[in-house]
Amino acid sequence: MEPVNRGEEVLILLKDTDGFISGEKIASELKISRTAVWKQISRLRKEGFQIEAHPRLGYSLVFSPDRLLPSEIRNGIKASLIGSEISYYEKIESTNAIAKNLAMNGAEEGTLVIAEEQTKGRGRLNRDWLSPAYSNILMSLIFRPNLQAAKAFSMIMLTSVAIVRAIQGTTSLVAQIKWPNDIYLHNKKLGGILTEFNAEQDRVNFIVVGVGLNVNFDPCLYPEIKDTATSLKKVLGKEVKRAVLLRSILEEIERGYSAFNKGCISQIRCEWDNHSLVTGKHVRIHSLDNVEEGVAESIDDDGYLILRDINGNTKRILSGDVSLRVRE
Ligand code: BTX
Repeated sequence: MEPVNRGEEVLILLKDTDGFISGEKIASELKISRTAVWKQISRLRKEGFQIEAHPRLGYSLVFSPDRLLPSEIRNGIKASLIGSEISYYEKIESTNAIAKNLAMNGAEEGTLVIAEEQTKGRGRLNRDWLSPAYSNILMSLIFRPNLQAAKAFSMIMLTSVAIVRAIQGTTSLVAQIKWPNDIYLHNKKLGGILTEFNAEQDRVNFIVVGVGLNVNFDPCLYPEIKDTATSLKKVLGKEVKRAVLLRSILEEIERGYSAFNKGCISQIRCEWDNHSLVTGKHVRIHSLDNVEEGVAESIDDDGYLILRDINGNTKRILSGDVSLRVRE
């Protein structure tokens, strides 16, 4: 399925017009035929946009549903690198899969892939990521940092902090971070980050950071997560404008990434610690062939968890394929 563009161009003209704009004017501005304009208007209507048509005056936009269209995302955004290119999809398998593909084919750093719905949304260890259409944020970003592969997981730290800051700035809610890759609110999972990277000779070629964030959906839609998941709407009791939150997330990621590239990681790490759900807690960490237990002390600059075992020895735990349980 290809990204929306013509329909969006028509939409931008409708949005920029007070009252009616004629089909002829749209056709001439976009250098397309009147029939093509009419097709795009029908398509937009099918997508939930209410467009009034008048035989002499033309078209007028009456209502826009909540969509994460590139024009909505770019509207007033204060980020220049992150989201500089946007690929928008109504429905795709997984934004991470698309982003990896784009990155393999040379896509620029900062490219954002966004979807209203995923048919094969993935978490870690190939688990499912569930989300109904048009409700949440499902996105992936491409980074090309000059970084050793072993430090690639620091991008999770940076992204988690950016998400928590954006949520607080947009809704005043204070979310928490559960190492290695989860965002929590009131002890329930609000979002997750899936990082995948490609490296050559130990240098990162690209990193794809995928984010699933529950904004307006009701977790009760899915029996398998209804007791463990939450959404901003569920906590606030009202809908959150996804485009506003997404813009803020992109801006916060850009701020963090710029600090990261200047080597100023300690401020980000400090914010991570302030929001950490696990710091100071007794935890058990399961990997494929091992279980580690101890007190989570902190995270280091590369995104490793520092764990102190019962003998007082500290260990760095890589955030790869592990799952962490807090022991009460
Ligand atoms: P994770 O492996 O930590 O979380 C997956 C687990 O979380 C599932 O097994 C399920 O129990 C639970 N879960 C599934 N959906 C939700 C949800 N909406 N809210 C709360 N809990 C849920 C976390 O993986 C990383 C997820 C990244 C998802 C993004 S979406 C955009 C991008 N594209 C893609 O395919 N994945 C990423």
